[in-house]
Amino acid sequence: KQKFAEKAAALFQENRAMLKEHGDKIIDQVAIRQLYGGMRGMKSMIWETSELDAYEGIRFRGYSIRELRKLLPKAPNCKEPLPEGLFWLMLVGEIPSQEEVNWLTEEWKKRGELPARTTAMLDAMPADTHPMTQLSMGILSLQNDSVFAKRYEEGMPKNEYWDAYYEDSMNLIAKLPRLAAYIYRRTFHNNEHIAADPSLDWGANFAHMLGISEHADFKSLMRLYLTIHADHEGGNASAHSTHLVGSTLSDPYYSLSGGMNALAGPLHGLANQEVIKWILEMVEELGTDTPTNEQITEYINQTLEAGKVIPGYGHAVLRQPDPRYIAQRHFAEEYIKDDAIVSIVWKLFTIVPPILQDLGKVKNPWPNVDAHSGALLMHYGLKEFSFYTVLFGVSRAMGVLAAGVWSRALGMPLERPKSMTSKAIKEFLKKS
Ligand code: AMX
Repeated sequence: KQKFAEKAAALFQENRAMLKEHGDKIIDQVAIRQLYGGMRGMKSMIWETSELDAYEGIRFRGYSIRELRKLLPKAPNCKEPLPEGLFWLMLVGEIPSQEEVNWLTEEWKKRGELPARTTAMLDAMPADTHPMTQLSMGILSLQNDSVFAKRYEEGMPKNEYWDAYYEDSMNLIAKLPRLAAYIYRRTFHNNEHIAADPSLDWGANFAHMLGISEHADFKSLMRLYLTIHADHEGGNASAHSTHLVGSTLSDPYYSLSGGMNALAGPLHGLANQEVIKWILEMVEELGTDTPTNEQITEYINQTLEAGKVIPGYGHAVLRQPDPRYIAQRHFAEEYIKDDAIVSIVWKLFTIVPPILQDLGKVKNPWPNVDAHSGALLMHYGLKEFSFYTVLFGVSRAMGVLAAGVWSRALGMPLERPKSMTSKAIKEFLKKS
């Protein structure tokens, strides 16, 4: 917190000076196409924690996923990074030492307990409530304890917003694995829960509380999964929703719940459940888990002819295979290369892109993060795919909340872009 405070105070001053001198410089132009096209490519917000390049993929504070798998501190006997280290990097802007990451692990353990009202609320919900609905409501149920909301009511001055936002974010991230594991166990395992193991780090403890596999490799997978899904710059729907809600000075609970509602859409985070559902339906329809390339091609064409998208393929920004896909592929190559569903995922990598390319309209025919994740989870026994987006959400919380602390520290104002009517566009065209 101290390190963050120093860096944030310095950047706040730098930005003020920079805005005074250069605030009127034009950084982008907006085409009518972008107003109708989901604002693709429009530079319109500040996001400090990560930046996405269409060809290189995501970089967190300048580091690629490949670099971070080497550089971030690790748990004993694990090759994958501790997600706690990525949170530190996003917040503080420096690769943490092992000691610093251990501190964060311990801090989240202290803050991890769920209040009884949250579990009581979840227990009162029908068991067939989608896990993402449960996650979003579970997060909101924690809002009673918001430090930000309480201090705001008490008259907190602006220069302390970040401090309260930090405390809430730390508490919320610490609780998310327990909340998510509770949702999983109540929905799919007779409401039988597994107590947290205080000897484990954040990601491994989550794996343990899910209770699917005590295999060390599954814990490694969780650490990797929770690291690579954390942030994808600010414009993606879950990040942008969290940012927008937070800009009204709603606290982190309201903001993250809003972000999770955006993540729950099939064009965004829900794609990870859609991918595995689509593959399992193919296996069932064909009656084999070793389909030929011809059979897969036929199945893809059927999906497209039915007017549906191929889940896990395409991206609003990326124009290359997603490095998050590649990281998961490397994991699979090392640990589970003989898995039948993994083999299908790899076959799709060669078959889907040329088909999408031939459609002539798809800007990125390559796989995104969601094309691979389900196959890995299935292998270790996490087969209930309606839960997959919750895993994505637990990870995404780290990025969007770290960014939220920065937004409050930098004094970001209420977000309020200008909208236009189609009539106004026509009038503009008449004049131009
Ligand atoms: N299968 C079929 N058609 C696709 C396609 C796919 N995977 N990806 C894009 N297209 C289509 C679009 O639907 C659009 O068709 P239209 O003009 O008839 O409406 C056309 O190609 C142009 O789209 P685009 O500019 O290439 O993509 P976009 O920026 O509008 O959308 C995305 C990006 C991700 C929503 C889209 O590629 C898609 O629907 N992919 C499948 C769902 C998916 O995997 N989502 C997860 C993304 C990653 C994440 O957020 N977790």
